[in-house]
Amino acid sequence: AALLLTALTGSAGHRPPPATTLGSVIPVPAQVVPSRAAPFEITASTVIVAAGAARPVADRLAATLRPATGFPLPVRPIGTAAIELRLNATADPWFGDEGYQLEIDTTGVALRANRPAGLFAGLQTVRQLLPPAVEALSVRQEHWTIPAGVIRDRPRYAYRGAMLDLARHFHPPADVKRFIDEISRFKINYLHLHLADDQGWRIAIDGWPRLTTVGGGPGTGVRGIGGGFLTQEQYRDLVRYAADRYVTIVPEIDMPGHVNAAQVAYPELTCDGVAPRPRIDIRVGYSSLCTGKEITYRFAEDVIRQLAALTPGPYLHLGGDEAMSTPHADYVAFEQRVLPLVAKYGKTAYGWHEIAAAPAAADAVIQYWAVTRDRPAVVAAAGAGAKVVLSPADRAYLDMQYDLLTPGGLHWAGTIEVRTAYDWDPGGWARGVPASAVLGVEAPLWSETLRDYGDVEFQAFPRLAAIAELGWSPWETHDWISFRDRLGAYGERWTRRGVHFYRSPQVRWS
Ligand code: TNX
Repeated sequence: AALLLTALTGSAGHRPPPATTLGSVIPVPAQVVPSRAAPFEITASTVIVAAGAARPVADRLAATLRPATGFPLPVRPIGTAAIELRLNATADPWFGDEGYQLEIDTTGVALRANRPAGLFAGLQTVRQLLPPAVEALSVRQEHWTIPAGVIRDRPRYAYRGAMLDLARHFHPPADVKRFIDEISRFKINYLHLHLADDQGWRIAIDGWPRLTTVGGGPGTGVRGIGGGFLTQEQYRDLVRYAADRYVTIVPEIDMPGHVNAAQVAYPELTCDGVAPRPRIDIRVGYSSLCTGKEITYRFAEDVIRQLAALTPGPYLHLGGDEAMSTPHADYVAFEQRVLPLVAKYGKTAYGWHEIAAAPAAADAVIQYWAVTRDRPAVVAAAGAGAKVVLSPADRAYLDMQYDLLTPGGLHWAGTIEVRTAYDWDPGGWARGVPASAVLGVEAPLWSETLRDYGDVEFQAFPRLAAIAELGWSPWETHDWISFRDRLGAYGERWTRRGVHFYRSPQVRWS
């Protein structure tokens, strides 16, 4: 009987890995039409052709493929090529700035887009159409085939984000860069950096040096783990690194709550002028800027002006969450003064959904983190013009535990297994907020429990892939079984890159 059972079910250890097909990609493309033609195979004589602004993306494609293939893969401006990247002469508006078309037949690959961002998105698709061994850092013997067919693809939402909290545990620039590498593979195009909170202040601000000398402390870390901060030059370098991967940095300084670290450094930012004690616990809601003092607004404006100057992206996030120690009228008055400062320095204000209480939020982006789907203030703000990014804590929070037994993470918003992270529609989530007001979706990773980069990876992957698909793929393609199977096949790619992902029991991993 045991033999028969093995014959029927196969044995998990010996099942051949699923073949890579045109349908293997995460996030699933908008349109996929496989053809019966034989696949295209990259060989030692394959040439890549790209000119002008397509060139940097072609160079990146070549650099991506060289280590595992061992092929030279020269990039040339003209000539007959097996792989051609081209920016459209006849712009098709359907593709927008980030869409692309990929035509693969036996003789070659043609990748077209209106803008370099679209070519970059197409590059990520090509990478996933190759065998998983393409992720190896040394030469592998493989048939480097790409299945034949046509993919036409573009994002559902303009904003597809991830957030990393550098305040509760600092994560050094090298780790942030690894994270950017990983998220850009899933066509995530915004990285929100939570740069200050009660336990730490992580970005140098000229004129306020004690913010980082005092506020660069251990966060919620014990025995010194978790300290550090970014110099402005390190921040600029991260912005550039991200931009090279078509990821835009969104900086956040949280106010008027979540400011204990700033007040430890500058006691004049409290109402009584007395420095509070440094905090390493994970409680929230106890600190507030003194909304009646002018120095509060000088401080806020200094921070906003400098961050705006350092940040080429359109958004500047001012937090605004959980200000339980700020009286409501003072909170609204504070937001009415500081939200417009962001526009004064050329950026769009962004804040957690509590800012919807202030009329000035009509010009802002509102990040919806509630676990309830009814927020009248958000509905009103959206009606007045605000855009909404969906990050419901019970679906999109990467710091929630997968289940109560997985190490790391919190569970105040519940536990979030992969299917829970995947099976919801950002379009209709916040009741009364019209689909047209939804700018996109973001998966925040708070770092109270994250001691090192391995912990970051474990919380983020695979759930970030689910959120990326919600942000990119059309709702009509939404299908848990399909996603689950594509994710299972993707596991080998993470394994080869050494990514410490959570092997969810909901998924059959390759
Ligand atoms: C709530 S949700 C917070 C953060 C915590 C997080 C932990 C929100 C905007 N604020 O201060 O880090 O919960 O899950």
